[in-house]
Amino acid sequence: QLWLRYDPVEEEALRADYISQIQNFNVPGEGATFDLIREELGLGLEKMLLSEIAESQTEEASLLVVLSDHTRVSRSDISKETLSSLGEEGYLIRSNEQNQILLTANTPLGLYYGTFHFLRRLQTRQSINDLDIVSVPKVETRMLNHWDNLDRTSERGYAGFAIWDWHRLPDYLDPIYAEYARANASLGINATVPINVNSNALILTPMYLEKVKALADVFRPYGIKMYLTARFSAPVQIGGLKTADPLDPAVANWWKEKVDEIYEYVPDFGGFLVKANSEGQPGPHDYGRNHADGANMMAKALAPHGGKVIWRAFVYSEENPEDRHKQANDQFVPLDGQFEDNVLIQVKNGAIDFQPREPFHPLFGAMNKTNLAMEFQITQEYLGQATQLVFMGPYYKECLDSDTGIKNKNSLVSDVIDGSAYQQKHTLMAGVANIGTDRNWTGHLFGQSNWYAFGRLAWDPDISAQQIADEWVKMTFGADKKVEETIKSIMMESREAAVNYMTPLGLHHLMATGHHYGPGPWVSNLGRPEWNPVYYHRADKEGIGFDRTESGSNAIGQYNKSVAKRFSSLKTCPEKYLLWFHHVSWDYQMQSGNILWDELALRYQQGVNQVRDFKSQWATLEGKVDDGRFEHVRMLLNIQEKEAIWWKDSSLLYFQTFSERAFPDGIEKPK
Ligand code: GCW
Repeated sequence: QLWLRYDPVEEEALRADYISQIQNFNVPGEGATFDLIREELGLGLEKMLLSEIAESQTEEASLLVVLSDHTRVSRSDISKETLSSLGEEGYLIRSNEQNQILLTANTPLGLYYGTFHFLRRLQTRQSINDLDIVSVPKVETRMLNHWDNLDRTSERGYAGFAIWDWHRLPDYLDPIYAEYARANASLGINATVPINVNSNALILTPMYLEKVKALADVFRPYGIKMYLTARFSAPVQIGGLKTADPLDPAVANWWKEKVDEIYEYVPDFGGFLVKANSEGQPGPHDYGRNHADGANMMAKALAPHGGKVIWRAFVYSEENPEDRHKQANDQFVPLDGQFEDNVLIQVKNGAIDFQPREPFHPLFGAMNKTNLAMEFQITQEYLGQATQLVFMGPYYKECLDSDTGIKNKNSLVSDVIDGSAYQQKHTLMAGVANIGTDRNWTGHLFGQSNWYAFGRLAWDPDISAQQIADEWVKMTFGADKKVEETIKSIMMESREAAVNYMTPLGLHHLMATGHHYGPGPWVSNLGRPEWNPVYYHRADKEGIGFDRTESGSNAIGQYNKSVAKRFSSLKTCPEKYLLWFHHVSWDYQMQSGNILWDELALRYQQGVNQVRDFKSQWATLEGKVDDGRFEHVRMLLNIQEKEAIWWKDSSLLYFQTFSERAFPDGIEKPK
């Protein structure tokens, strides 16, 4: 049920107040999305208010949900400008003089989104008096990326298998597809890519396109657009061509025909997501061409249909092993201004790879003539996967709220993403999904909060992590104050705890090889330098950390001046990024007064202590949270504690072989 449980409003006075204001509802309108609206309102209101709220046929109903061309709206004092500012997906909810709640939008989808907003107010037990709400998404495409393979395994999924049952599609439509679409729509997510970026060209063949069409048909009423990953070498693999060179006219023509064919199956197809020349995937470099050559060739095939190319900036290869951090900027900045209008460059939040903590990616703020998009990871590849409780709200916000240092009053990463920093033609936020066949969708119950947080931030990157936690907890666990406060306090601290016990003070990529679960900072024997954790921490007798200043790789030079200046100096570099940017001596004096070695050790210990604290906080909820969920989280927190200790002990014992210093007071002796 996710966050759509619609638990009854227990406080009687409040429930009575809601009922007195919503005696009935009227949703005039025909079509699949209107049916969904009526269904959702009927279900949500009845469950929360414990009484059936009648559907009325009159426009006098106490809750009226109508398109903006309805006479009730045109006769109201809502201005034309306000209505047009709602665009295709925004909505307005207002209490009018007749004591009626009016929900309006320019499209059925806008009404559907508004319906979820209205229900959320009840779910979070807020007042519905004097409503005056206008909400318009700040980001155009709000998308999930599933790294799911056609055989239902998932590249980085930890919640069972992929929900897409390709074998039984197109004829068998598992109800989970509609449930998935509804949950996404409740957050405003409007696009999905059901297959892995490490793509299989088969998805573009007729056999699979029929299945894709079946899914797209299920998603359509929920406002979810279908995109596919496109393997760059597909013209060779499934097209019988000798080359996939983007400048070869036969190749361009193959893509054009393929795109035309896809639109026959899915007339509102969104476009392609492409991983090229990264981690062994094929791409334009294989033919001596650049990313713009590759992306534009596909973009031209899609443009006549209104489709887009989402080209990923997560590129790294053996071409430049000096500092993987620099590769994306080196390859993309020179191409700024060369991409077609319907190309978006999808950039991970940081320059390495979804680490527990990364400074924002230097591409944000370095390309102002290109549509730049955000890629966050919802699945916790490097954050304890589906075993550990880590609420990602503060993580996403840390990146979105970072100042890129461009000379502009809208200079935050979120301003780049929502298009207010530069006049981007298209905007996009993507999240790598954590969804699978597990009964609770996400493996760890709290993984649901990360799906939720992503969706809410894609709609509005300016909402606070605190607000998101607040909403999610109320919607998921009910409105008991003690339960709410306890869970929120665990959530809000959880990411910091994980950073402490895994990679404090700017350390990164120290996870065990391949699966990325648990510690492996000592690994040094892998084929390519940048696959080895030792490449990232660079510990030696003198100190630890990656020198990315001018005396080192100078990756810092890729940031705008003011940012580069702040990161460069040991005095001004935030300590949370210290070892990301600097190689620092073991007895360097930290702000706390501790030397670096002691501080590092204490952070690891603090991470363990925080998890213990989560455990004892959770224990106080026994009997207040249903047994199933209580036990699930209790057992997982036990594992998390064990693993926090595992991280601390093994990392400290390993780093001690370099520091050759004793542990400070307060460190539990590693076993
Ligand atoms: O995070 C790394 C993962 C790969 C992934 C790659 C990418 C899809 O370890 O599994 O491949 O990033 O983002 O392309």
